[in-house]
Amino acid sequence: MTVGTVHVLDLESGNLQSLSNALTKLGYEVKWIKKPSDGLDTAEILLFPGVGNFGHVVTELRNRGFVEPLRAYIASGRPIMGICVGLQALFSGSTESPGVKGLGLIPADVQKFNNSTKSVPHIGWNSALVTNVADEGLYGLRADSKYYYVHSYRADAAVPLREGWTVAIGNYNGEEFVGAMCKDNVFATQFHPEKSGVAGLQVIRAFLQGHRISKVPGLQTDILKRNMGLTKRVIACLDVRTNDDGDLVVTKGDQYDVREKGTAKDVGGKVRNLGKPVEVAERYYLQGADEVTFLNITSFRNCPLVDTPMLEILKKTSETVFVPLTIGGGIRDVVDPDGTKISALEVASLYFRSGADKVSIGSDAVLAAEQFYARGEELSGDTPLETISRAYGAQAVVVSVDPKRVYVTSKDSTNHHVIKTAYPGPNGEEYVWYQCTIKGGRELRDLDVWQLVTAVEKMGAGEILLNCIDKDGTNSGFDLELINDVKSAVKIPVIASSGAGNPEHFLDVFEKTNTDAALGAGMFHRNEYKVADVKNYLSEHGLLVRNDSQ
Ligand code: 1PR
Repeated sequence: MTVGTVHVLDLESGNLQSLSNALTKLGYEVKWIKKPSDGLDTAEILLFPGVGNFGHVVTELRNRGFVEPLRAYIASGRPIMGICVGLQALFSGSTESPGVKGLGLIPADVQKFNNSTKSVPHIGWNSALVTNVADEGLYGLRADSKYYYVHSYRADAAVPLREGWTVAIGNYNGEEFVGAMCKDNVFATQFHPEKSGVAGLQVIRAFLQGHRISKVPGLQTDILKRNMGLTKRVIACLDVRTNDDGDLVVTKGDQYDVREKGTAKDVGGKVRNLGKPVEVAERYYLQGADEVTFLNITSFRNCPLVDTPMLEILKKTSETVFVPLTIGGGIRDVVDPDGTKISALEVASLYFRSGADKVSIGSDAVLAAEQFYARGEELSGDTPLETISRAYGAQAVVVSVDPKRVYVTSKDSTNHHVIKTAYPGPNGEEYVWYQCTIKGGRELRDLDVWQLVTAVEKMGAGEILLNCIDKDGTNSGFDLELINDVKSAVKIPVIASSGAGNPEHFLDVFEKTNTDAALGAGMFHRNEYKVADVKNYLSEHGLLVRNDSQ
């Protein structure tokens, strides 16, 4: 039984599946509007989601003849809610797409975040605090809740405030931005409520039920101030593959070897089985994971793309897990067994349509970076990374890096980017460089991690998932030297991965590096710690984390 119908603008930008899942979860039936004649004139309540590039979304709006009908819809007083670029489109324009006109409800341009002191895109959980209306909430927004943002461009609060909007602001390392805003029948959020856990679903529900003003508990100003800002993200990662019985399982390697050690007849040499992917993902969501990443660690080379089991896993997971989902493994141009060629962009699109918010590219990014250097550091424009980033936005493309340590005796003994290590090699070598690998560490390449990450940042990657094969599964803590080195190489966010064995390791990586997020796998799969244990520990030590009960 549905509680009502919601019309949603479908400009085919980004992940509409997540929004549809959130609305279904709340009991609503979704009707898609691809063109004005799909029912815009009779719609009673409208959502306008937009992801990716401002120019792309607004041009699509214009090309499909939506501009005047949308203005008429707004003028009629019927409720509309913009999401992400759906908020930005209400402004006159954006420095992201000079010359492309927005709807112009607010006479100002959206501007890029300053990346000289922080990572851009701004990815993660941040506040949306109503500042200009005392003691009033706005469509279920809570001052002590966190919401999921992913954007490089921000709207400044000054002009909307002057124009009479109620504005909820966020703060990213001192730079304020509009997190949500409302005037009359128009409400918009820069964050993704459909990806903001319980707190986000509450906002969508309040909007759909028309509960604009809600009294919020009187929170002390010092608590609110402490709560402002981007949280440290804790990500759970699920390596997925088919086991020897043909079932798709969550597995976990030691330095990428996922087969059980020993000779015991029942398990020796078999793929380690740590549970069913959808169930494990749900468990981590309920434990408070800020994101869930699935890595398909064996490619689907012999499987027609549409039958790829990972698609089903994503579809099922995104029905109940309302935080961002990343999918990696096999994002490249593929050839189906019947000879049909499928571009990486089509592969990624299929994943986005199945509920993924980001795709993660491993091997193909290394090969693309090698070609980038072979061309004298020139972009080709047609690599999978570039085409996906152009179509879906940089924030939707993660590059997963699988490096191995190579020890050397001196700085000059290799052409690669070398760092002095506090953990000398087996023969006392004091220097190390990080060698890129492909195919899950099986093949070494003549490329170092510094070269890879700087190249993929230029190609349009939005985030780096930084593994380290030497550390993977060792429970000995993250490779802080590698993480610091990569953080100094790029402006895009970095997710530290490999080696987490306990909550202290997470505190360590957040205190001793500037990493934007940290990922754990084995320690969660083996039930040694829950995601909540890590977040509580970080919170007890004064770090800002998201608490999904709020
Ligand atoms: O090359 O684009 O097809 O992508 C393949 C993807 O699969 C890459 O992201 C690659 O990292 C991953 N992968 C391939 N083989 C393995 C393997 O383990 N045999 N897993 C593998 C990588 C590494 C981590 C792991 C952390 C944390 N998994 O993500 O989750 O190291 O583990 P820990 O906390 O237990 O130490 P393509």
